[in-house]
Amino acid sequence: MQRILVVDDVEVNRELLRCILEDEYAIEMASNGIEAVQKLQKFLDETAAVLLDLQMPIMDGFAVIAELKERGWMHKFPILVISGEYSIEVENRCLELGVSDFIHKPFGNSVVRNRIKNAMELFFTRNQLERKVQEQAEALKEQNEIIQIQTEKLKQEKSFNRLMMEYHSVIMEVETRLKVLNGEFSQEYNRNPFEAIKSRLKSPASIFEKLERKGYPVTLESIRENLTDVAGLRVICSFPDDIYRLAELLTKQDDIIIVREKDYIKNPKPNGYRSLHFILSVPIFLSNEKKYMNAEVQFRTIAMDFWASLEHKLKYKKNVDRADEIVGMLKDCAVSIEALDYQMQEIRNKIDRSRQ
Ligand code: 0O2
Repeated sequence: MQRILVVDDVEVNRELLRCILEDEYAIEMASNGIEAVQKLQKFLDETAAVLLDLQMPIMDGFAVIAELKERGWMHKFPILVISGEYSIEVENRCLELGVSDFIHKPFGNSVVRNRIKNAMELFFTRNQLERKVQEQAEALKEQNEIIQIQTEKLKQEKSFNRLMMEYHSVIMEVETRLKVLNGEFSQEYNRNPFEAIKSRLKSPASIFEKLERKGYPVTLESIRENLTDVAGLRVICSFPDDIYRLAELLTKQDDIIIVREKDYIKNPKPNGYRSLHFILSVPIFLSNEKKYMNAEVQFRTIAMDFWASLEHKLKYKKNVDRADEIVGMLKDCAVSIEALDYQMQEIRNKIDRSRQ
């Protein structure tokens, strides 16, 4: 049986509450604040709720709450104030101090029982949730600390810096090849197949977070073997057909190997994401060796990039209201953007034909 402490200086009130509650709970009684604190000390872990009168001689209800706060007991059980006539100010003051609810006199049996039951359920559910959140936050913190330590360790290794230098080199290599193609295009056809190239070397923290998340060992060999996106390039084109032309020109170069291709333009993701992805193995030329390195190359139009960048930002926003509606709106935008891409391409074709 759960234990409830009734604190009231009027015996009749205490007895009345006992009669209402004793079927369901073990009842402890105290006639003033000092007695209440003593009883709580004795039954601290067994007490499931405290019913507390405010106006009492010796030590009143507010002083009891202050004492419980001082002792760090407020998170142990809910406190319900049993009151005669109290003003809104008094109720507010109690709520601010952490009181769970009020039961006004005269007491009605079912009101008292339900109020106590609800306050206890709410209190313990909230406590449980808080504990879970705290546990998860601690686990995350621990995990982050481990990743940080591993990151620092590996960062200090000369061979890690060497590996990063090699990934940086493959970014430069692919960038150069794309720029050469762009230059040739602008000479031959008076236009550029891409507008911009964005490149990034994955940060050490993201590398180790991804290895951990996917359950791979945190070693240099593992980075090489398991991660294909340490070197990343995003090629932003004006029109969809430029994407395919440029991708073909790059990937058919005789020393480039296509490791993986994903065409999210022909087969968009369910959320509306569109882009053409390649994992390429590309040679870099070092002082005494030729080495193949992986690079992730994403081709998109300006419009696809606009959509993906915004969607990516929104994805990381927590606690978004009406998330389903937002997902639907983003999908609608992706459809409009696709239509726009092909309309713009059609306009360009018309202009090109009228020039001939
Ligand atoms: P970030 O933060 O951009 O680096 P992988 O886990 O990479 O080995 P995956 O996820 O199957 O394999 O590869 P995929 O589908 O080719 O996606 C690789 C990258 O494409 C992602 O990298 C994103 O950059 C981008 N991408 C894929 N799907 C979406 C999407 O729905 N929306 C947006 N905005 N971008 C997408 P990361 O590592 O997931 O993220």
